[in-house]
Amino acid sequence: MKDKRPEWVPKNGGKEFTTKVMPGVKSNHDGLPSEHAIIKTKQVIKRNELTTEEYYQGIIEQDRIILARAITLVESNSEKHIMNAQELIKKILPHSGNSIRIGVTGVPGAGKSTLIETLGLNLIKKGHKVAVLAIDPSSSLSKGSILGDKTRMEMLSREQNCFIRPSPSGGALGGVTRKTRESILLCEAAGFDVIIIETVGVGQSEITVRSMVDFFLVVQISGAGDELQGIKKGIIEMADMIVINKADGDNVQKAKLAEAEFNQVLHYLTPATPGWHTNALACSAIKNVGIDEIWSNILLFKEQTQKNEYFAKRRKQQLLEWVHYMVEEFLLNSFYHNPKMKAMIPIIEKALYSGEKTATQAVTELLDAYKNENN
Ligand SMILES: Nc1nc2c(ncn2[C@@H]2O[C@H](COP(=O)(O)OP(=O)(O)O)[C@@H](O)[C@H]2O)c(=O)[nH]1
Ligand SMILES: [Mg+2]
Repeated sequence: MKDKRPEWVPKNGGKEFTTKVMPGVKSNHDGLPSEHAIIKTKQVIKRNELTTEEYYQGIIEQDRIILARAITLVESNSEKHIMNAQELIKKILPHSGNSIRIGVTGVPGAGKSTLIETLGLNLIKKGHKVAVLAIDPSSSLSKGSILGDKTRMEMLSREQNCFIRPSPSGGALGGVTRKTRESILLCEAAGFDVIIIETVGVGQSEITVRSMVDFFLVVQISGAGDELQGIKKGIIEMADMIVINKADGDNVQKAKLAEAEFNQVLHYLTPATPGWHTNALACSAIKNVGIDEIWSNILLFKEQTQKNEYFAKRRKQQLLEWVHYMVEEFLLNSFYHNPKMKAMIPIIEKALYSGEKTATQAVTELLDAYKNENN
């Protein structure tokens, strides 16, 4: 076989052009770094990866850059990173928990981000450290984002005592939930005493956020009257407070009416938190009206629930529910992603439809097969 001649050799070029490209030697003409250079870069990146101890020290010293990197570690789906992250979480755990965790939900455009920014700025003035995390269920479903108002909270994000983190992306809500829960712990260990989780009122996201916070704030806006008709079912029952935002300009009267209407209904409902009366309040995030009152209410909530011990009890319950949730998720995954089960399910389905097997028989057979797989 004739040696393939490089492309720069003229078609009828003589022997003087004969060039043989030796196998195994990579040309650098494509501008890519040589293998040697790549190995060197990898070593540098490796050295830049922090040890658990370095992450831990950084967080305890309230270094926001290291906190951000630790959250990136927690958000990684790589098995090695998950292991390192768990080691870190375990280490910082004794330093976590010392905060009030506040969930904020409401339809897109209700003014959640604006409210969080105003509240956050007020709190920083009072000497608090505020972390804002977001859960955006839309970003894991589609590439788009309903929460994605990156230009908002500009003033808050400039504050030293503030930390803002957008929603972790990718994966099912379960994955996003784990990442956010663990990020809360990291923020607490880094000295943030007010943790705010913003979520949009879509799908399961409110229930998810409710399950990881102490206080749940629902942001409403007053529309054409009849506010209660427009509210998503079940959401009032989850709320520790309802605010009717945008109570400014021509809207003040309408907002006050909505406030009264909500308060009347709330009177008859079982509160989301035992021993606490959920109330409604009109406010204006833009004008900073009523925002301090929201905070006073949160403080009162904390005081009362700590007194009746529900505060700690709820956190313990949430932890336990979370463990059960993860076990369920693990088992479901392991069952439905098992190749043998995947092959067996269509066969069982057929037998079920034709009446050859009853539903109970189908389940017994599937579970027996699954148990054998795992023995
Ligand atoms: N008039 C008025 N507008 C507001 C208020 N709060 C938010 N907005 C506006 O409502 C729009 C949506 O606000 P944003 O905070 O992004 O809502 P989110 O989608 O719930 O986070 C923005 O144009 C805000 O400027 C308020 O208190 N009064
Ligand atoms: Mg927003």
